[in-house]
Amino acid sequence: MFAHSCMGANKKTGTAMIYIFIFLLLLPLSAFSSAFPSPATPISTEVDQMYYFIHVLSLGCGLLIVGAFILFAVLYRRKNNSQATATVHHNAWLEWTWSIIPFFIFMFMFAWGWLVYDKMRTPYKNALEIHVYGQMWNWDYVYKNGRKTAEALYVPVNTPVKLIMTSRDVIHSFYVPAFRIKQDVLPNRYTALWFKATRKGLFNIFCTEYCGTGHYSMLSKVHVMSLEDWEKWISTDPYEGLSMVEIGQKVFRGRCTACHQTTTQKMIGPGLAGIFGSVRHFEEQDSLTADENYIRESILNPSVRIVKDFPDQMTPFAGLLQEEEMTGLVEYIKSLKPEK
Ligand code: HEC
Ligand SMILES: [Cu+2]
Repeated sequence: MFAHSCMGANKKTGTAMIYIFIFLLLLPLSAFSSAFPSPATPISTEVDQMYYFIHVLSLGCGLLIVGAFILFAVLYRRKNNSQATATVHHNAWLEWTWSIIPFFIFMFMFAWGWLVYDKMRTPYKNALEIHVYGQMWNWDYVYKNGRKTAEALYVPVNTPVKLIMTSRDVIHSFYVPAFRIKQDVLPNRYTALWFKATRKGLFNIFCTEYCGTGHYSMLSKVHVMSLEDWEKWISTDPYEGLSMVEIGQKVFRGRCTACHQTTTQKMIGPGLAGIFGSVRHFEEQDSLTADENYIRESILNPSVRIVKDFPDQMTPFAGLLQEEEMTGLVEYIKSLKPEK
């Protein structure tokens, strides 16, 4: 009996210490929330305001609860072993109060959250529509006039844009931190997102659904331009005035860098410098000297020959490239020389 009550008191102070410790540990974390990329859409400002409200409120409540906890632990602790343990009954007034106040706080957060969410999810009727395709491990974009891009999503500033998204393989998730918008992208189905960028510039796009080995490199950018620039951009030939190698480089940056380096360094796929004209070895134990046809086949139907010691994981590009992009890639890969 004696020893038991002693242990109880120790346990209490022990728990209190743990709480205080965790609390002190978490407190500075709140300062890092200002490390978010600065808002670039009206909705991101609203999301932030709500986030900070909930954050500060939780911090306040946390302080209040832990503060009371410590205060009571000190004031009402059992001072010696002859002291009888207090018999505490319920207190209806107190219990109603601590139920009703949080209820209203939660309902307020719910209503606010709902309003912001509704605004975030309901696209403008006449938004500019762009189709987005996700695949292991890059994004590509198709505009209404048939123009395609893979190195970035190009949009005009101050214009509502609706993205109609689908995946060519597994589940991906389209996330633009500076816009505070995110949506899963699924095969055999369309999902949508909309935004209105209020600042010109480049903004990061991440895939936030773990989608395989190359998930980390499934990166892209939103390129926000002035409306005049965008209108000029959308109606010009993307490859006008570029040499074959330059066209190839542009396509490569958009669609191949998730898996290939332009050096001899391997990533998910082999480094491509110096492969042209060299002997390639395959899983099937055969080999050949890489020529234009081999490069072309490697890009369009990569599963025909699997490079030795590499997985059969390359996206087949058959149907995804225009002829000038194909020839551009062949010439670009031919131009990649191993660094001396
Ligand atoms: C999802 C990752 C991935 C992407 C994206 C990708 N590749 Fe590959 N690539 C691979 C892998 C893995 C191999 C090796 C296995 C094989 O042969 O299929 C490979 C092999 C190759 C080879 C043969 C290399 C050799 O050593 O003989 C060429 C050429 C090539 N890729 C070009 C490209 C080009 C050009 C693009 C962009 C249009 C591209 N790849 C996009 C993963 C990728
Ligand atoms: Cu992904």
